[in-house]
Parts: sequence; C-alpha cells; structure tokens
Amino acid sequence: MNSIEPVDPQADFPHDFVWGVATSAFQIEGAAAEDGKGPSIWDSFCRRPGVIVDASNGDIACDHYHRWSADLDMIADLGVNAYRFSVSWPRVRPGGSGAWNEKGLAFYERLVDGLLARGIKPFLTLNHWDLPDELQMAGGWAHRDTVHRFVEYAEGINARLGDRLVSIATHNEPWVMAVLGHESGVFAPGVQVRRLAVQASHHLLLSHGMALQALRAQGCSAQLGLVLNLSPMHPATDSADDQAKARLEDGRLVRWYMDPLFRASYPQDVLDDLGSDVPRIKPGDMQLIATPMDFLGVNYYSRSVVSAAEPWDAQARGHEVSDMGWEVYPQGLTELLVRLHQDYPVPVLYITENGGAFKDALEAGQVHDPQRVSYLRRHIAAVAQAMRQGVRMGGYMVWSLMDNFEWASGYGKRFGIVHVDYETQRRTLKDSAHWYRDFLQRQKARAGR
Ligand code: IFM
Repeated sequence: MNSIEPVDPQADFPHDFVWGVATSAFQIEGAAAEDGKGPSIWDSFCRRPGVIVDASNGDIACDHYHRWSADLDMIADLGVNAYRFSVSWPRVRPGGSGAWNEKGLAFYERLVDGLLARGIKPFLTLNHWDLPDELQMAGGWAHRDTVHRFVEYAEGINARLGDRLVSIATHNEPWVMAVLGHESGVFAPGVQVRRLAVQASHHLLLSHGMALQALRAQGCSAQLGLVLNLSPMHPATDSADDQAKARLEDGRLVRWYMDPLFRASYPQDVLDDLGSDVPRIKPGDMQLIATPMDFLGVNYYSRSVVSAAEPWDAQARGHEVSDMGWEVYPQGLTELLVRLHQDYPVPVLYITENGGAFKDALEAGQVHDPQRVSYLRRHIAAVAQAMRQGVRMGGYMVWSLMDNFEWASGYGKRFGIVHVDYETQRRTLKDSAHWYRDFLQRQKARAGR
C-alpha cells in the first residue's frame, strides 16, 4: 500500500481531540541577546564557520519575541485548539543556574495568558535543544550536574506557569540532542564522541524522570510527558545483514528510549554493541527514568530504510520525498503507532510534530503548496487508521506553524503552513493553512451536531 487517502478521515476523531500547530523557541523567537537572555549552545554553534548551510543564525529568526501577539491572533485564526511551543532556558535563566531573568519569564507568561485568552491550550516543552551555553562549558548533557540544573529549571517554570498549562513535555527528541549533537556533531554542541553521546542520552532520560517527580511533588496539574522522534526501521532487503542492521538501528532510535521509559532497562543488543561506550548508570537511575508519564509525544516525518551495504536513497528509487530528501511514507505512521501500542504500556499518544519541508513560493499574495496539503491529509488519515486499530491518541500537531530556522539547514527549508518573508517578517497563510483551517472547521461542525 503506497498511500492512504480515505475520503473522510474526520469521521474517526473524537470531539475532544487536540488539534494544534507547533514551533520551538530558538527557531522562531529571535531577540537572541535581548532583555537579559543568555547565549544558548545554538547561538554559539551557529557562529562556527561551515556548520549552518546558509551561514545563518537565530538572532532574528521570525522575530516572534516581538510579534508574539499578532502571531497568537494568526494561530487563533487557524482554528486550532492547541499551540505547542518551547521555552528558551537561557532566556529565563541565562546561565542555566543562578539568577532568573524576570523579563524572560514575563514573556512566556504573556504568551501563555495570550493563548488562554484566545481559547488555545498551551502545550509547553521545556527543552527544545537550546541549552544555556554556560552549562555546556561545564560539560553539558554529558555531565551529570546538568540533570540537577534541568530539574531546577523545570520547577521554576512550573512555579511560574504550571497552573495555566495543559501539558509540559520535558525534552524534545533526546535522540537528536544525543546523537546529532554529540556523536555526528552536525548539531549543537558539535561534539563527536560516541561515549559522550550515550552518556548525554542517559542524562536526558534521567532528567526527564527526575523532573516529572519534582513537578508532581510541586502539585503540578499539567499533563507531563516527553517527546520522541521515532520511525519504523525497515531493512532494504531480506538479507540477514540488512535485517540485523535494521534491528540494531531500531534499538538505537526506538528501543533505546522506549525500553528505559516503559521497562526500566536499556536494550541488551544495543548495550552489547556499545562495548566500552555504555553509559554510567547509578543505582536507582532506571527506576527514575521509568516514572509513569501522562502522555508520550511522537514526532513523525518518515520511515528509515536500512541497508548494510550503502545508504538507501529514496529519491533515487523513485519514491516521493520532501525537500529534506525524506521519503513521504504516511503508512509508516500507522505502523509506528500500532507497534508502540502493542509493545509498550504507553499512555495516551500525541503526534507532537508532523509535516514537511517543500519548495514553495509567494506569488501574488498566495502560496500554493499541494504537496504539503497532500502530506498532511495522508498523515492525519494514518493517525485515524491507527486509532481504528486501537491506539489511544490525544491529538495531532502540525510542524510547523510557520517557516523558521531549520537548524543546520538554515532558512532554506520551509516547513511552515504559514510563509514567512524574512526581509519584511510578513506572514502569509499557505494553501495548507487554509486546508487545515477548513478541515478543523468541518471537525467542529461534526462535534456540534
Ligand atoms: O525543525 C525540527 C524540529 O525542531 C524538531 N523536529 C524535526 C523538525 C524538522 O526537522
């Protein structure tokens, strides 16, 4: 089956399903050194020659720090009932420890209150990659002290905003921070030491579990969870080599996170493969990591195809791909969700990110992006299909609300359903935004019947 095109995916969604759009602080806020914000590892990383394709940075981005109110109006206009955003840790606690920055906290307070005033549920992520630089200088996520700094940060945000939040996710995509940040080094902090990547992943998971316990001890009423980037891992052929490699890659991407969170242990095959790079784990760590969550967020973009011989190129094989070169494979989302549901005692699942970068252009005030419309429609249908197979889903969020800083790819890759002209900061709803709004309107009409 190559595509999922049900006539009416809406029929499957309950009236209280959460529909949202998502962003992250570093990718949209700008105001990199304003109102007391400290530098993050991404501010520093962007200054290294050659690491960002277009040599850009997050200094201005979408200027959301100044345009937040109009942006919230735009979000409300889409008809979504939720907005997923992240807090910039160095904006609220510039050095990662020590003094808090009142102006930074006040910004997020305005944002949360602004969402509530517009009837939109705030879904907050604490860590979407922009660690305070000062903590990196002390060892960053590879250093156990950062776990304790993160717990303090989580407590501070909860004390200030927790009573008004619907959901708090501790981390966004720990695999990315660990592997791309510390093993391949293509993302901040740009380290290339596998042992440190593995240790960083353990500390991210540990800090997640400890933060959950700390927030619950504070009486936090928001739903608490974590967001993982997950994909089905398919062997390129039936050969034993391809199958073995796919199994190991599944271990590194999926089971390395799901097993500790839901079984309090790391997968043995991955530990065996790591040899002397296994993480240092203290007694009690695994139980802390497995602290029960209220929800699990899943970010899905594509499947992975694994070949022992050479990298598998979807485009060269004639498959539909996005501008990132990622295969468009909606049925992989159903497969992934059903597998999580069958293999683990998962709580309610949210699609916290799903979307595509496609080349699009602003012409005569319009942006026609049929590929993105098709991508979203087919992936929403894939979620509906997983629900029909018994998976408990709480919501779906489009990545992303608007074009933004796509990390090492700079500003060239556009994921938004809203186009951003970076010269003027003018926002224009793409066809996909109109499509999503119409879809949500029909959804509301159904619920009202
Ligand atoms: O832009 C990113 C986001 O920050 C995290 N998940 C994947 C997106 C697309 O690459």
